[in-house]
Amino acid sequence: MNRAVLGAFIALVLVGVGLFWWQGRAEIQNSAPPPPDVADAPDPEKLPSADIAGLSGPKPPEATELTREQRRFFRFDRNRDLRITRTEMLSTRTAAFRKLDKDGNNLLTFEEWAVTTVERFDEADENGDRELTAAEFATTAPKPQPKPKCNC
Ligand SMILES: [Ca+2]
Ligand SMILES: [Ca+2]
Ligand SMILES: [Ca+2]
Repeated sequence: MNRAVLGAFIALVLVGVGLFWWQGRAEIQNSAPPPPDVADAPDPEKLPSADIAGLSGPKPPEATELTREQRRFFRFDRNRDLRITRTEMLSTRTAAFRKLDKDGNNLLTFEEWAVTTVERFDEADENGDRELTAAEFATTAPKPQPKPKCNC
């Protein structure tokens, strides 16, 4: 008896699955586009052509050249909102400031500001007595620049 009930139940489930599959397939077929009319189809061997005499298409896009002042403006206008804020204006000075601020405390001491001269003094002071003799000072003289080659 149980086998008969189980068999009937399985048969009903299979019929339900079959109906579900058949209806889904029917819906796909109903919404499919109609087949193309064979008489209206273009000849696949013939290339498409049109009479374009007197017609002209749109011009291809061209970038306009920025003026020197526009380039200078956009160098400061970092966010491209066509306004230069105080922060944007000062942003070009930030890298130079960070380079001088050796200890990174956002304060520039005199020693940090004059770092080039301080380093030059320390290099020249060979005996480390915090004074430069004439011989030590002579080492700080700028090196002679090589003369440019003559293009004669
Ligand atoms: Ca801006
Ligand atoms: Ca500092
Ligand atoms: Ca010295």
